[in-house]
Amino acid sequence: MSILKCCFILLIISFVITSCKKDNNDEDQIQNNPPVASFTVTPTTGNTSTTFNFDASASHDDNDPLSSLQFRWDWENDGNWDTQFSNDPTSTHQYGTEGDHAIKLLVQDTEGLSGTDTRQVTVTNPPFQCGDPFTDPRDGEIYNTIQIDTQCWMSENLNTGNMINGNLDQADNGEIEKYCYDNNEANCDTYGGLYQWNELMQYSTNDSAQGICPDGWHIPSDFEWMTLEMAVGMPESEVVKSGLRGTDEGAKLKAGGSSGFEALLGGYRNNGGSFLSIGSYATFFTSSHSTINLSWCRYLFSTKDQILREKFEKTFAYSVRCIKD
Ligand SMILES: [Ca+2]
Ligand SMILES: [Ca+2]
Ligand SMILES: [Ca+2]
Repeated sequence: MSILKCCFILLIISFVITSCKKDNNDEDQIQNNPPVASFTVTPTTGNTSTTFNFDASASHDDNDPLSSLQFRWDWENDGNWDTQFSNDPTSTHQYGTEGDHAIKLLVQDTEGLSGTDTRQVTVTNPPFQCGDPFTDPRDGEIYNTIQIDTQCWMSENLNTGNMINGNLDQADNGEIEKYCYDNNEANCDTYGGLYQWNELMQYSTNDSAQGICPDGWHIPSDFEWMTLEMAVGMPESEVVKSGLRGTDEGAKLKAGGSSGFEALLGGYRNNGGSFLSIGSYATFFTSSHSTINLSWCRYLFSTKDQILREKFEKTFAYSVRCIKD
């Protein structure tokens, strides 16, 4: 073999090796990697009327620009995609139920490779609107509510705390105690609990104290009762009187009456520990005390359409209606 021929063969071999290497480099450059999915949520907490905004424009890919990537969303991360693929990296969603919801994003590049990202939002109940049922967060009891003119009232008597026997006094012991008429819990379910004044005020003497009402509610004052009575037609000159007042305002406040207040004739417990007058009287303490021993009250009657305003012994136990702050 001539030297020239030998050199030529070496040249061919070296050329082949070089071009092979070049082919390998080309393969490295066109190798595709999945996109990196990334998104933000604004806000991260809200309620069932909140529109949550999702922005996945921080997602990126090795070969494809953002505009070529496809996005889809699973709003509860339950494995079922809730949107079609879209070129738009942003989306919005509202949640119908409260709780923590995980969101999954899928980003796909032009060759079908994909990446995912997840985030979480917290959804709470919407703000309370008067007329909606109110759930007491302390025990899950649910109360109907009614807007009467300027005031928002519960339209059911409060039923909270632990039942104690009628022959015991309720005590300043850090727990809410209630009587149920005839010591029968079923009467509390229907008529609500009966409470002595100091207990229902939780040992405050302030007008409109929260007392045993849930947060955001309080024990109505004598004046707030007067406002209610005027809203259902009692003249201002009458509301300030004591004794039986007005004409048919009591009838409007009783169950089935036109106001929606739905007062039930739950009777009361006297200071001797006896239960009296269920089906005959509805009895309510106000948060306005008159003397160390007496507080202003309201009575409604099965046989009368008027409303009694009088001072009674704080050691009696009456029904409680909460009014919104
Ligand atoms: Ca890619
Ligand atoms: Ca889903
Ligand atoms: Ca107590």
